[in-house]
Amino acid sequence: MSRLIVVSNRVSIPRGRDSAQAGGLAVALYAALRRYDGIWFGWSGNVVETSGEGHPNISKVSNVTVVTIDLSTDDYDEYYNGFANRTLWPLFHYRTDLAAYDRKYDKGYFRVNARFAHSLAPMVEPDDLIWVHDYHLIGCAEELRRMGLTQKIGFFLHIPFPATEILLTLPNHQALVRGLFAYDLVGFQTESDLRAFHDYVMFEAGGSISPTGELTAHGRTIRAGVFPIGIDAKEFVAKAESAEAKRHLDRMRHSMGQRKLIIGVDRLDYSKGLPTRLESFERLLETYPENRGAVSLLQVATPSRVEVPEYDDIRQELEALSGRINGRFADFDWVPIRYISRAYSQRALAGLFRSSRIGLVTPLRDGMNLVAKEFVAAQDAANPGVLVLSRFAGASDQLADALIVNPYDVDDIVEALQRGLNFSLAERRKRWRRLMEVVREEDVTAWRNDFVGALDAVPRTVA
Ligand code: GDG
Repeated sequence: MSRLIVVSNRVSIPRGRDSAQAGGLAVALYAALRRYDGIWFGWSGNVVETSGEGHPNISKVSNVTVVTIDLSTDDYDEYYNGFANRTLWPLFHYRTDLAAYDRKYDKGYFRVNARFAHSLAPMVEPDDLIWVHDYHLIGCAEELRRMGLTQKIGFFLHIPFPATEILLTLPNHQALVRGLFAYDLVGFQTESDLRAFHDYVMFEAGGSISPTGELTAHGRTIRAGVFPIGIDAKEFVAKAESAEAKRHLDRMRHSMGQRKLIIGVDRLDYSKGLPTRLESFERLLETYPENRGAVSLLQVATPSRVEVPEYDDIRQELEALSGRINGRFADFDWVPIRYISRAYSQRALAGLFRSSRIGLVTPLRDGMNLVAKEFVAAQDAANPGVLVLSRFAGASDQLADALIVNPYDVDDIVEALQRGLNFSLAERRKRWRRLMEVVREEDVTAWRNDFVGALDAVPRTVA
């Protein structure tokens, strides 16, 4: 059997108590690596004054080899905070207004991608499968090919692939797409991402698509497919039934009394649609005054990418907005919005999800959105909550029994909230059963097996 090598920006091996904190993705990749005697390669998280070529740190966790490299201050600024998080992230989430174009970032990105490739190459054996993750490392395979590697290399994009007109605003869009053509298999979250990629290949790259779906451009033929990522549903159900979850659920219920809770949990990111979400809750209180004193919104917004200035702007905006709305509507015994800017354990989050009548997930763009699936998995079958979900989250393709909303349309969100708050128990149970079936069936193990299976099945590149 081939070995599997996973390459991602960060390596997160779930260990001991930490596994309570680790998400399903880390757990699933680690499980795959254990099965294949694999290697997990990535950045250590350390930033050092200057980083030399090579010198990776190598350790073993059970039968998995963990290999990490450090980044220099310049790498960190140009590759990670720069091109990855100030150029590609906003652009791929349709925020051309926030995308920073800087030749320094560009160079730093391809330099670090090449360093990843050079540090990894000596460890690769002839039959290995290499699986590269996400927008940080698009250029990795091209460098591996330059070094003569012919192994099967797959790439999975966790975030959306933008429409051609958006991608064209990136000065070096050709280099990026040429980088994708160095893979053998490129995986996307949704059909619409795949369509956008096809569109670019056909109309910008002068490529072609065969009747069986192979894409040819930049002198190579590759496969591209849709692999919607899931969660470890069984594990998340267990988390929601844990003692820690129950403690959080009890504390929440005690503090809410007879009131209903709407919950949002997100990394504090401008792609998550948080200002519109808070405004929608404000409009719900305006339009349907019976909810005043009867419903609260708990928004957990975990700080993220704090060194990128746009993240500080959104943090300030949300603090001001929640303060204003609370100032307008709060009473001495009721606060409309509980805005929390800290991280909780996954078990605690599962308990909070379970205590909520509505899970409100309204990103403006999102590759998939795992929170939507976690909310569903955490519910009590006897008394489940309702999911209100943005049509622009990849998850909406699978979770059709949620109340699907346009996250730009405050009134649409308000109507969905009002409907969801007033659903009968029978309606809630009917919708939840169907949602849970999808979350359980299309879980993270299915995703991983589908991708690795498809990569294994592609014909080997000829040198
Ligand atoms: C990217 C794509 C795609 C959140 N707060 C806490 C916490 N979380 C966990 C959630 C969930 C994860 O973080 C967030 O995942 P999402 O999928 O919602 O969003 P991104 O971070 O933007 O992820 C996304 C994903 O990659 C996978 O492909 O779905 O579209 O943008 O698991 O529970 N976890 C803990 N404490 C918190 O306070 N422990």
